Amino acid sequence: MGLFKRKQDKRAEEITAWAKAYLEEKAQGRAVPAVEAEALMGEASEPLEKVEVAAESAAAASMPVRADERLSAQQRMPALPPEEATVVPTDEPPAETTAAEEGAKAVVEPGVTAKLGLEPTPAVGEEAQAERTAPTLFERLRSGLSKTRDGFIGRMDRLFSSREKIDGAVLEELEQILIESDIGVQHSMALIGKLEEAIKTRDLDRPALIKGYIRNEILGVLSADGHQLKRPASDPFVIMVVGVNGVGKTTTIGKLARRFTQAGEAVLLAAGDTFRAAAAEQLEIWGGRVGADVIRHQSGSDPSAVIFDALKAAESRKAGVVIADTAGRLHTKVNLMEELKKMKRVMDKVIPGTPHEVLLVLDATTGQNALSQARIFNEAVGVTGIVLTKLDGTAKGGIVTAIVGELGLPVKLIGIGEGMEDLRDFDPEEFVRALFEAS
Ligand SMILES: Nc1nc2c(ncn2[C@@H]2O[C@H](COP(=O)(O)OP(=O)(O)O)[C@@H](O)[C@H]2O)c(=O)[nH]1
Ligand SMILES: [Mg+2]
Repeated sequence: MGLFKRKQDKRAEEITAWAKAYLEEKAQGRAVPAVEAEALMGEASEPLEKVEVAAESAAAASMPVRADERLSAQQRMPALPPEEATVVPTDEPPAETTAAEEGAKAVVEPGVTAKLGLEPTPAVGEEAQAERTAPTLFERLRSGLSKTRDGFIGRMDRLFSSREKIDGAVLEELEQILIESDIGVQHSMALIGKLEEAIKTRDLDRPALIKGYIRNEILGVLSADGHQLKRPASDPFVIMVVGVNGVGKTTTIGKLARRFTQAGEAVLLAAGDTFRAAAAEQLEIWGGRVGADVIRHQSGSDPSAVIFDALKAAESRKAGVVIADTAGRLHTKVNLMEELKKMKRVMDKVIPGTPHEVLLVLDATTGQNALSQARIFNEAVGVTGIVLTKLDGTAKGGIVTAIVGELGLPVKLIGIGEGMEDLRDFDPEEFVRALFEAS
């Protein structure tokens, strides 16, 4: 059997397994998506009737199929291993609900949309205050990057101001500063190498000139093409958001959705993080805040079914934009990656060519760790762009350079705070200016 055929069969088996589970849920009267799964089942390895019979008999025997999916979110949420503990979000309420309460709460009709009229949140208050004091967008960016500026540019300035002449020792110290600012080891070394050459061949031995040289080099790296979101000619624009827990996926989705709703677009959010109990609620809160509908299923259900419903709903409602949230449990890495791949396949099946963007959210405060996350996700699901969050809380903002320069992935959006306005398009010129310019 040829490799292609084997691949096709394997895919058909996966779809069959998913379809079976789907029908079983339905047969048992659980809240399952009120959509037809035929489109996918057409590709199943067994004929649809057989799948249905299998599902019915499984249901009759009350066979707990995919027991892992049926556990309550609380039961399924083991403590994160220490290396992940630092990225656990602190804004989610502790999972105090019992399994029974969880079940009761979670029986929200599938496909149901949630628009919550909420009191203004701290983020909104913060925003209102920001408007009163009215800093320009550029000032906001500058102040968001202040820790990186102090740590990176500030150290560089101090080094240069204490030396008259650029010698080997200064370059060594400069290399250290570059590396510690997370612009990437390879990149720092290459930059120092080039700088040495430039010093030899050109009159570059004055500190002020060197700073300008580094600025231009960084700008050169960051100016790589493709840092804008690529929207297709026809709607809906489908964006899948991936990343480990706590990096800011849901927050980014909320902020991004707001941009579109403010421009008068109908936005659908798909609650694809069905793993954590509070994840869908958190997305609904954002949906309510920004005026976007949310498609969710009960906690623990198959995220591919959520995305299936969301895309069908987007088609029938003629939504302009769909943004899919996903789970980020890195401690079960293999399963997560398989789940994300499946979600992508389902999207492409329902609306060919989707998702148009797979945005990987990375937390700038994690520094070099962000690079290894990017490699893992990119290999598994093919990342089209990076959202770098929490630049406001770190001196490691230089990581942008490592991401673009070493991974070759475009940074498309940056997060510089928790407020709704704090998600910005990544503009290399503006970014470098905000980083290097003294106030
Ligand atoms: N300071 C700051 N906090 C952020 C930013 N983006 C997200 N956060 C916070 O990071 C925490 C985790 O975010 P969340 O969206 O729940 O992460 P998820 O688990 O990836 O969905 C929340 O407290 C957010 O408010 C940002 O750009 N700056
Ligand atoms: Mg989330």
